[in-house]
Amino acid sequence: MRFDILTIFPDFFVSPLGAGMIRRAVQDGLVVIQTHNIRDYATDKHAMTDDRPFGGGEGMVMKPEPLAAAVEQARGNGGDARVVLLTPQGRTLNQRLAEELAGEKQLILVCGRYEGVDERFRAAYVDLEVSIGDYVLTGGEPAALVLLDSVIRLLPGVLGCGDSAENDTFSRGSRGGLKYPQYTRPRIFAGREVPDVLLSGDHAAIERWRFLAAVRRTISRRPELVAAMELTPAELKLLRENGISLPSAGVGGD
Ligand code: 6GU
Repeated sequence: MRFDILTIFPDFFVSPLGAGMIRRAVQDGLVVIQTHNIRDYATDKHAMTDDRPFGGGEGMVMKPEPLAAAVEQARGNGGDARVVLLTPQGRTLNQRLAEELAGEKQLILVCGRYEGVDERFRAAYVDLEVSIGDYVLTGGEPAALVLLDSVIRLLPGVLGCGDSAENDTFSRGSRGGLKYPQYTRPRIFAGREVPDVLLSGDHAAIERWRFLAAVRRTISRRPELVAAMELTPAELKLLRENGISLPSAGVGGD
């Protein structure tokens, strides 16, 4: 998969892309990531990428021409790219959207600044607008990194088969709910023991315990996710047998 990142701060990406999973995915040839400095596509002699808003008001607006030229350049590198603008006004990123984007051949990620990009660039070039949550960042760069990370880890071959994405919180193995709690050595830490069942070697019992713990945790922390959990009749029976009743959305608490 190919990512082109359009930004006025290409340096922002150097260290995060050079570490951990993303670095390995690039080294293994599973992803190609190229940053483009929007300033390089500016046409005027001062290499301006933003300007004052028509109609007055605070802040600066990103000019459309450099953004458009950068998108055209990035497109030339691949096939049919999807152009994604990172903006707090976009569709909120979640696991489902990350999975959808992981199916694309090329994403062009446009990092807008908070004050905004010219509306005509958005209308003419942007296929999808994405936000990473209901809070304000100074620019789309941290959001682009979050999107990049969430998508790249889903690509075949990126995660070792030992830690597949299948059982992640929010993913299919977790029925769209939260993941069960995890333990490692030592068996006693801060006076707290690892649950006996996890040491029992009884894989069916461990799986049951993990399922119940995951559902309890989802009910307590994210009750709004419970309604969407797809549970089999056998799983619903297991919940009933363990005195767990599914709340309707909006009910929660420990
Ligand atoms: Cl994508 N951009 C900015 N500037 N702020 C945000 C955001 C994006 N997502 C959440 N807050």
